[in-house]
Amino acid sequence: MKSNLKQRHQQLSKQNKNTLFIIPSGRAPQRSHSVHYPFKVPSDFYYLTGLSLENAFFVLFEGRAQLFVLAATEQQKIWQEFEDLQSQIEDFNGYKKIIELVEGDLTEHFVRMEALIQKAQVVAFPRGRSEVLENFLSDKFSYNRKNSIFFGRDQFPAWQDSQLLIGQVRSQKDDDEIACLDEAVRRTLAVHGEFAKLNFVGQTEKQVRDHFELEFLKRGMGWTSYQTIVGAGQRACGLHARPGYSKLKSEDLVLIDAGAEFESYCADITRTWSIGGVATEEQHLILDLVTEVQRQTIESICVGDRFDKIDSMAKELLKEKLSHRLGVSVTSEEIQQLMPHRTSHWLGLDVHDPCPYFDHDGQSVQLQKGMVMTIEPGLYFRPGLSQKWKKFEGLGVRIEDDVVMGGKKLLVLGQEEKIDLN
Ligand SMILES: [Mn+2]
Repeated sequence: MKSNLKQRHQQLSKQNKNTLFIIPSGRAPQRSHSVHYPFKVPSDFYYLTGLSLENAFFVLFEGRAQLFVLAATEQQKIWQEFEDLQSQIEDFNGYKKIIELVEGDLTEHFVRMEALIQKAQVVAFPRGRSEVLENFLSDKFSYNRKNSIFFGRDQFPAWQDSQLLIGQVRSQKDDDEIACLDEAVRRTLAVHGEFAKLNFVGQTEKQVRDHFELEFLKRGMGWTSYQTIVGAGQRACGLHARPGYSKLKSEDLVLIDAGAEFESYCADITRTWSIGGVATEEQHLILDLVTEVQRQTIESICVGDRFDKIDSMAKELLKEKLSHRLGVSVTSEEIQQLMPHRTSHWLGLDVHDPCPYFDHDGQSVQLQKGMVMTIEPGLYFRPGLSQKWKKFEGLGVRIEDDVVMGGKKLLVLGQEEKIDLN
């Protein structure tokens, strides 16, 4: 077994004593009739197994891991290629010992988990991923409760959301994870960089999206990290603009928020370009200002700072610079209207990695080495805001890069030099 997987299991159990984790991989949802959506393995299952399997259950108690995989039925063997599943397991050297291919109905095999449930104080699993598992557990819990009168048990396992517990372990990335993220960002940046050199005047937002997604595929990135965002002209003021049939005009800006995965790790990059290559004075001013704010925010955040400092710092800088450049006073409320989102979020196997933002005291989390996040200030002059912004109306600008906390400072991912956290 890969040594870092074993470490993850041990760390998770160490941080959650007496907790039984049952993590289903789930299966692809049905689209209609005989057609299913493509299967995407849930990130916490992948984090703990390194496998991309349907119909499997990862079980962990006190550092000991087990994996149940539902064997293919005869029908499935005829209609689908199950070789893929088998070869993944065989490739996985050490893991084979703890993998069990189970035949038929999984519920029969859950019986083996009962002894563990009896021992555990907490059962942690994700809601809504496996109906079979949830039915089994809720029967189990209510049976235990009912019979407590006879058996005198006064302590039953409590349910906890496994995503939160696993998210805690996932917050500091190891070297292998950083290398994957760095590569995902590098490849994603290459596609953004090339786009800037092409002429897309007259093409639709959907065509821009298709261009990006095809380029990602060509670079071995099979999944986008999220649905690609393309906003031409005024449509960039919609924070998550869905690509439509609006055409790119040379006098406009286009905002493209697009990233893809490398080895399941996500890049999340936004660039705002002048479509015709020559920005107006107003466009230039805002593009410049947001770029500068992003750079200065990255430079001023240090290890040990609290996560929420990123957002307050960026918004303070936006306020200062906007007041300075325009020679008018700008309030924090106005900045909030012009940028109605936060400056940062965690990044990893998920584009919004489910790691905690607050510690046990309710304070914003302190930034530590190996934590990975986005830095994405923006300004969006939606029509209908104050007269004060009239000359910027319809401009939407966001600049987003991905960073990792090093030994002292934030390091930008996907740059020329290899990432060295020290
Ligand atoms: Mn983002």
